[in-house]
Amino acid sequence: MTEHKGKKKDSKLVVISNRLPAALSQEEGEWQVRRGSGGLVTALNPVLKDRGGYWIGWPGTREEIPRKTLQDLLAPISQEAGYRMVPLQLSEEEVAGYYEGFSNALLWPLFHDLQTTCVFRPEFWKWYRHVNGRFASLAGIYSDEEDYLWVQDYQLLGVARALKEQGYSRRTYFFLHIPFPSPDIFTCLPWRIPLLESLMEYDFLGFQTIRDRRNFIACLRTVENRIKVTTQGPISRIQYRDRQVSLGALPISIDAQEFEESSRSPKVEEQVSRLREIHGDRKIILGVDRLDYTKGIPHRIEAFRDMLERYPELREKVTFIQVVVPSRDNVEAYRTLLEEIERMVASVNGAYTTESWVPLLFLYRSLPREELLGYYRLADMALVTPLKDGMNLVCKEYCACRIEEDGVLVLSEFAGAAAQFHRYALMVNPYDVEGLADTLVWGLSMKKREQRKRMRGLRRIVKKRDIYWWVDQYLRASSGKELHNFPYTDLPPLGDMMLEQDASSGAEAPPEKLWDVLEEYAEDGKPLGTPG
Ligand code: ADQ
Repeated sequence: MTEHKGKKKDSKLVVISNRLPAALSQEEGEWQVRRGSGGLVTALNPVLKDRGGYWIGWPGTREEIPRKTLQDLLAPISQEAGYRMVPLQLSEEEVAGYYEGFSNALLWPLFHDLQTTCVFRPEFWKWYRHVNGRFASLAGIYSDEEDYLWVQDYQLLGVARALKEQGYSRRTYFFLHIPFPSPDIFTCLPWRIPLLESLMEYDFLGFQTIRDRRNFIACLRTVENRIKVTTQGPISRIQYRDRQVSLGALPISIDAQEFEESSRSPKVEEQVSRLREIHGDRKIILGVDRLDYTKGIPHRIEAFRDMLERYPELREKVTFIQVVVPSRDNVEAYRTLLEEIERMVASVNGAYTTESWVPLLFLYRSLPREELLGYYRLADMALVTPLKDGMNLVCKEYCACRIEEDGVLVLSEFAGAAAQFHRYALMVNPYDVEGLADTLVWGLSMKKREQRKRMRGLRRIVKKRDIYWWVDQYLRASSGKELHNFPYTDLPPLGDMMLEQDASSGAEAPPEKLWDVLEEYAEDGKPLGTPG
């Protein structure tokens, strides 16, 4: 494998994530590009801005886009971001096997403690390894030995190992944005040993919480009981066979100051006045989520219904606005969830709507930023009740935008953020419908003084532990560096380097045709991504 020739002395950041922070889509035959959304992008975009380096990821399309078109589409958005986006195109089968299959129909539910909905198909595992290998070869081409390769999240657990198998010597650092399950759940995975071994090929593993790190170590002990662990503050070191790997528990965050400043902007003020005019003096409860069955949206709607039923005096006085951004709409479980939410919204509204009041507004779209911030400023209460969540950034965004220091955060005990916020938020078990309904009533009647006391506490944490704190902690713990140690690096134009994608053939060969293998399953008539 030949490595890229234009070596630089300074080490640069090379981020590798499943998706690029830009999404491509075709509208009326024309390719369009827009900023990506979701927690990972919200968190990492501000720290990488203007830092140079590369961000390698899939642009989200299944069709092969001519390289020149891709290059023209990504050039302006890379320019604006201040780093170069390197697209890895995936075929229809790769998307089905690696992304929809192993990542989203198996790892995602498993790591969120939902093992009964997992699809354990052996061919998914083969495609996962193959695509991880493709990411690794691109990462090898776009980096030098002194670079900092920062691999993100559960879709890419095997990149460090694949790099080594392809003969690249690189320092690799990993961050898991989702929870790590306990051994009881993790050991269901038929590929638990190779996955743990792959993770131990990284130089540093970052987790959101101490619990996730503890779970990981407990899982590792199930395959190798001779590991030696020493822990100091948020960092543990593990001696595992002939390797020493460091593990951090570092809660990810947002650019709190930027959220706060933007929420004061005239455009957001305009939004707030417009929304206040529409909703009058009714109390507003707000939910903002990516469409996902881990976010607890149906449970939350059920609790709202229960509140309206048991506390009739609140009818016409409270409106629940649930905003959901479309996500993974090719996976069957997500389409089913959307239908369930729509049915529940219709049922609540059918039962309680009056001539002048609709109790539940359901907005199914990605909101422009000013509008989103307008809702955060409007809402008297944010309802963040995932069944399980790595961290959850929505609750941090809500607090950062509460510039008047009031408002109530209702937070699930099962969000990673609970470890930081439990003293000031109203903590709930999202499965406890009546308990949640009672907490809504408590929060809605909370005096301003109490609200302020709590919101000040929350805002203090969000501002102190923001994304810049997180990135510096992460870099320091993993490599002894800080963000300023990665000065802007001028890189060769992407155009020349994109041609080198042809060299990304070091990856393991693709397995047998996914569609042929899946024919065996055709008899049950279930689409891909349906629990087998
Ligand atoms: P996600 O599961 O995507 O992230 P989360 O952390 O809540 O979850 O981030 C969602 C992001 O999407 C937020 O920045 C939010 O503002 C945005 N968003 C949601 N709905 C929107 C809408 N309708 N319009 C516009 N924007 C919307 C994963 C893990 C999390 C972890 C993050 C970061 O699942 O647990 O916090 O990564 O590590």
